[in-house]
Amino acid sequence: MTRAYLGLGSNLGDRLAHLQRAIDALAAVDGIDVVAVSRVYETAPVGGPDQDDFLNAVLAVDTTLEPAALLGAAQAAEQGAQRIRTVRFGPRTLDVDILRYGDERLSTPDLEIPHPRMQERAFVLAPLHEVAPELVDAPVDGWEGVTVTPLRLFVP
Ligand code: GSY
Repeated sequence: MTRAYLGLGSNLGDRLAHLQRAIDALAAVDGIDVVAVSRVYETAPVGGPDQDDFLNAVLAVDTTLEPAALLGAAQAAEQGAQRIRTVRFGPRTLDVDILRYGDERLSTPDLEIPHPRMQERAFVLAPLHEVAPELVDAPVDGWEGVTVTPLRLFVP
C-alpha cells in the first residue's frame, strides 16, 4: 500500500461539482482509499491564456495501484468530467495530477513523480500542507524550502 497525493483543479463549468465527482470517482476505484481531502481554495490561474479562477484541492490516498494505473484512474476521472484537451494550460473542467507516490521518483514520457512543478505552485502547496505538512515543510532533496502564500478558501 502506498500513500499518494493527488492535486485537483477545475476552472470550467460547475467547478465544485467537478471536484466532488472526481473524489467520488477515485474513491470508487478498487485499490484506492481516499484518506484525506483538503479544503477547497479559489486561486488565480497560473500560466496559460487569460482564464477564470480555479478551485483547487488535494487528496491523500492509500493505493495498491502502480503509478501508471493510478494515472489511468486520474485520467478516467478527468474523462468523467468531459475534459477535452485543447489549449495547453488553458481552462479545464477537471485536472487530476499525481503529486507524490510514496517516496518514489519516476520519469517517463507520461508521468513525472514528484510532480515537477508542484514546488512552485501555491495552489498545490497550500492544500497539500493541510493533509501532509511534512511534505511541504521538508521537501524532497534538491528542492528549496518554500513559503506557502496564503490563499483564499472557497466557501460555496
Ligand atoms: O496544473 C493544474 C492546472 N492549472 C492550474 C490550477 O489548477 N490552478 C491554478 N490556479 N492555475 C493553474 N494553471 C494550471 S495549468
